[in-house]
Amino acid sequence: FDLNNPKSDEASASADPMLAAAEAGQLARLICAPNPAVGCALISQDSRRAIGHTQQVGGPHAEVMSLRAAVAQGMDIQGSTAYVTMEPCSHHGRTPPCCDALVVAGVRKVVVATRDPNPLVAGRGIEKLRAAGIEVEVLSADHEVTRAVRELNIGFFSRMIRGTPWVRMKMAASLDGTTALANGTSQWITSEESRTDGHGWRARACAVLTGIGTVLEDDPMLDVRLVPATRQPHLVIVDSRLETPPDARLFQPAAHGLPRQVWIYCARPGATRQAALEALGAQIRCLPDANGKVDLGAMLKDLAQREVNELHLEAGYKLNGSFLRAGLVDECLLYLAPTLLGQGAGISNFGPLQQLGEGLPLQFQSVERVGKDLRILARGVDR
Ligand code: AOF
Ligand code: ZN
Repeated sequence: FDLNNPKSDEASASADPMLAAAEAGQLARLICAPNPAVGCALISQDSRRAIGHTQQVGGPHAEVMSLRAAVAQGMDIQGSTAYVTMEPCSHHGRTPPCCDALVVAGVRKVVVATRDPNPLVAGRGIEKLRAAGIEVEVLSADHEVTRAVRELNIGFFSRMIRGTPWVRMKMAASLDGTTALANGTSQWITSEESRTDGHGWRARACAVLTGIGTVLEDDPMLDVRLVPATRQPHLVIVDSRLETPPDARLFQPAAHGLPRQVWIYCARPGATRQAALEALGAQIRCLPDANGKVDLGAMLKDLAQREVNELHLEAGYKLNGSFLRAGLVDECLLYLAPTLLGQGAGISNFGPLQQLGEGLPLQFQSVERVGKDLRILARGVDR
């Protein structure tokens, strides 16, 4: 049971209704940002079942989708039980409260896997249901589905609880950790399969972030191209001196004909260049630190304000090093090619350190083979 690797586009037929809800929820993960990916399975008294998951932002939530599915198939909802992977919302956001919809529909019992960390909800959904006479059961924090739902929505939990996005740093390196040769050559160390896999991770992020160095050297698009997509992550550029060229490829339309925004963070506004970039649709914010660089911590808070849950960091070794030294990386997504490149630049640019204790302690979340490469997901032990 692996929520991050959906098996099909159809809600699968797990007999356990909470597992069925969780499987439906995972199907939402590429479409629903910045909302959490939630699934709901409604079981009627005569054991019929209607399943739904969160739609695109502004669209219906999981509960409403399963209520609609129940109506469409002529199911008797009175006295039914709803299995929901997250506490039903109690507030009027872009859509009306799911609690109200469940109450009006005559649901008798609601089983919830996780509480909603959104401060606008945070237990009020459960209270509201109970106040309406509905029995509510909350699964324990170490339940398999509860853990999987938190993992699936790791960015949403991060933004709601910490006020910053979940920062995932993607790197492609040789087995000895080199990402660029001493002469600067850096592209295509890993295989086609790894690049495609990397696009899958881009696709689930709310925003992709890179630095001006990568923009000037590689002129990248940083969009989701190699896998299907229904939305593009926004593009964030850390560009202290506002040097992004107005003719950079990243301003061209993203793949799949999907819109995205370009957000540039600088440390000193340069009037002329700023107007040219804004004319291309870029949104520019100036957040300097004491050294005249972009204040990365302040930028992360600002990105959370912009509803970024998962931030996919795909930058060069310099910006990666700055993020790592500032303690702002939550996990590393590392593709390692079976080749040795020797000394150059790369993962080691985090240092130099004086003592082992200064290192960043990680734990392996997963280790997989992707094509001829290795994919390692390593998470900060305190995350
Ligand atoms: C649910 N079921 O499937 C999801 C929920 O602006 P809105 O109306 O779309 O509300 C967004 C908030 O609703 C989001 O921040 C989170 O607290 C909750 N998400 N709630 O009942 C769902 N996705
Ligand atoms: Zn809702």
